[in-house]
Order: sequence, then structure tokens, then C-alpha cells
Amino acid sequence: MRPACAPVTVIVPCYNEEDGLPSLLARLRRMRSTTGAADWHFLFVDDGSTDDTFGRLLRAARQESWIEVVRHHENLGLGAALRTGFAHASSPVVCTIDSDCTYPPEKLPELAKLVDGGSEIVTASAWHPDSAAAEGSRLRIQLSRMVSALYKLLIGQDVYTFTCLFRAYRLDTIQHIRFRSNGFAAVAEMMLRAILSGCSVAEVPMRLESRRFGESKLKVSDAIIAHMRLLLMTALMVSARQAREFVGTGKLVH
Ligand SMILES: Nc1nc2c(ncn2[C@@H]2O[C@H](COP(=O)(O)OP(=O)(O)OP(=O)(O)O)[C@@H](O)[C@H]2O)c(=O)[nH]1
Ligand SMILES: [Mg+2]
Repeated sequence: MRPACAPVTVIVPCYNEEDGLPSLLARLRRMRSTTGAADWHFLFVDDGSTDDTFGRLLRAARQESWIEVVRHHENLGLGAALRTGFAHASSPVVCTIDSDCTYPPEKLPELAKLVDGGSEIVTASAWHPDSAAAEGSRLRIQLSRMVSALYKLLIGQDVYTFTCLFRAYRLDTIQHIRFRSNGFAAVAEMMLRAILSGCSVAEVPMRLESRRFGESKLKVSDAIIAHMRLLLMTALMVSARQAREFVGTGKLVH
């Protein structure tokens, strides 16, 4: 594949992921050498891991200059880790990925190329009609699909997946999206705020694979509560936008 034109920073949030790191690093190394993604920099955000995640990352960063590590001394959550990563990123294209390879990192150049071509956000989309059936727990899959369907309904745009971390953004897009969630809901909040502020979103249908190493960090009950709050916030933001449009045009816009 032709290399993405612009340099790319990939943010990899990690919390207690020591088991999966050797496989992730090997796949990233291979991806960089076989896809022409040499001008890529990987910024790992260790979020107060209590296992050897930070030690392993540090040893890798000492040997390979494309790896950088920042650390929170305590676990602050996925959203907080993303904010830290974004604050350190300065490449024109910024990606975020799961450290457990549930979406193949080899697909990153495809997403970055779409951003290079003009999309403001490109997301892997497990719930796109053209995507192959997801692997994993049926309950988790159904909840995630349902949450994305509710956001899609509220927003009124053909975006099928709001919860996927595997994304590419233009740098100026992440710089103007202010999100508040500290946990997993940050991923959906970023997408919702971006769409409501007029950003263009492209989806790449992609199969969600199941985790091969380590344990899931997602607590289903916390995620349900966070998404209920976010649904309410989205409904308020959509109503406020409709009210502004009504004042501006005298017509109610759906
Ligand atoms: N920095 C940081 N990263 C986190 C935290 N919780 C999860 N992550 C990372 O976010 C990504 C997604 O977390 P997962 O535990 O895989 O959650 P999931 O993808 O919903 O669930 P499974 O894939 O089934 O395990 C992984 O790279 C995690 O290491 C956190 O508190 N801080
Ligand atoms: Mg995962």
C-alpha cells in the first residue's frame, strides 16, 4: 500500500495489558515495515497499570524510536488517557487504537489515508451493514449495537458505530472537540460532539474480533449508566441545536 502522505501519531491507551503487548508490538513493527508506514509514531498511554505494562513499554521505547510512553500514576480511565494522548500529539493525522488488537492494526493505513483524502474522522465500524458478524459475548454485542442505534436515531445521520476506539482524525478536529467523559463513554462522546459541530465522518466496515490476551476492562453496568447519561446529554444538545436553527430560520429543522 502507498504510505499515508502525512505523518501519523497513533495513541494506544493501555491498562494492565502486559500479556498482549508482545503480540501488539510485533504486529505494529510488521505493519510499519510492510505497509510503508515508516513516518508513524506510536504513543502509548499507560494508565496506572498495576502489572508490568509500563516496564515492558519502557523497555520497548528504549530500543525503538517510533515508540513513546507516557504514564498516569493512577488509573484515571480511558477518556482521561485519550486526553493525555491528544495533548502530546502534533502530527497532522492522529489515530487511536485498542491495545488488544480487536480491530487489526494492519488496517490503520487505510483509515489514515481517508483522513489524508479529506474526511475529518474515520472510524472502524463493527455495526455497519457491510461488516462481518462480530465475535464475542452476545450481551455485549447487543448492548453496543443498541447504544449506537440510539445515538444514530438521535443524531439523524447515517453513522452506524459510535463506540469504536479504532479511528483516525485530523489533528485540528481533535483539537476542537472538548469531551468530558473519563471512562469508555469518551469514545462515543467525541463522535457525537464532532458530528453535532458539523464534522464529516467516514466509516470503514470492520469485523470486531475477540480479545486473545488479558482481561476486558469494561464493566457493563458502568458502561450502561455512562451511555444513559450521554444519551440524555445528546438529546439536550440536539434540542438546543434545533432551537437555534428555529430562531435563525423560523422553521423547525429535523
Ligand atoms: N489508558 C486506559 N486504557 C484503558 C482503560 N480501560 C481500558 N483501556 C484500554 O482501552 C482499550 C479497550 O479496553 P478493553 O478492555 O479491550 O474493552 P473492550 O474492547 O470494550 O472489551 P474486550 O475487548 O472484550 O476486552 C484497551 O486498549 C484497554 O487497555 C483505562 O482505564 N485506561
Ligand atoms: Mg477490547
